[in-house]
Amino acid sequence: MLDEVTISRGIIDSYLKKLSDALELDVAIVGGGPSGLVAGTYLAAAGRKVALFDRRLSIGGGVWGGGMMFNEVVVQEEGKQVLDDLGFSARQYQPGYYTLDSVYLASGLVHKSVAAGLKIFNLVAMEDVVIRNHRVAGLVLNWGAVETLGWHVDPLALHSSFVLDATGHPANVTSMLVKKMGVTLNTETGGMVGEKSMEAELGERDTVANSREVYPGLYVSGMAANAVCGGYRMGPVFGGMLLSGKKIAEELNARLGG
Ligand code: 48F
Repeated sequence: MLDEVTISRGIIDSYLKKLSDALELDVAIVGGGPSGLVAGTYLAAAGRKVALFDRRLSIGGGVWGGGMMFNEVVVQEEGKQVLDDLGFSARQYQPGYYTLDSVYLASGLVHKSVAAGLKIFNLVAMEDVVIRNHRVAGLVLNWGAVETLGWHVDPLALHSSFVLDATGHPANVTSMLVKKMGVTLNTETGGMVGEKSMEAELGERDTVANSREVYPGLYVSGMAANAVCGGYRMGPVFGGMLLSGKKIAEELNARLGG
């Protein structure tokens, strides 16, 4: 006969083990959109200790909604390599343009990342970063619901060799760091340069070029990279997001060494 207490203990014990194991990481990713998920997939596949935190219930960020809630996304030729590499099928719409069902892409990115070994914590928000020796050295976390409700509940913290800000347009990790620490970033102005209006071709190129370390220990990817470093908005074309995540994973893997 099924025992309710055993069911509850199963959830509590396995969650606490997962959380406790994530308190010391190679890479802590904030944001479960396409760039964060792809970075996490490649890092986990390379055997790195990596976890991803997203304040929302569902992981996938802006993928689910396609373009203006038309649940299809477009990926251009360059990004198609990442789709192939991760085992996604896509239809050619016109030469150089591929389309995918956004629900298939979002759920597939989540599934493949967890299968690769990425630990995902949904409903958990980044509230702040940990600073050690003038570098970003971890995250300060709280329940997403606590953040939304504005309740006064103290957070918990973890250590990580690197933090990835994959929080999309608001670049929440980097803006928190700038606001609280007044640091100079590795950007053209030394501050948050801000996202420009839409130019899909340049926006896609900027996303990849801007995906890099902007402060010791802190990397940016996806739309956060363009918001921090100053890049064009690209709209609902997703190749740059996939390539950004892959680039970050390759750079961090090299930094973490063998
Ligand atoms: O915005 P998002 O999907 O990130 P991305 O990887 O992808 C952008 C595209 O979806 C799209 C686009 C395509 O061309 O431009 O917009 O840059 O996902 C960001 C995730 O970060 C989470 C948020 O809930 C979302 O799922 N997030 C934001 N702030 C926090 C956070 C926070 N403080 N703590 C935890 N998660």
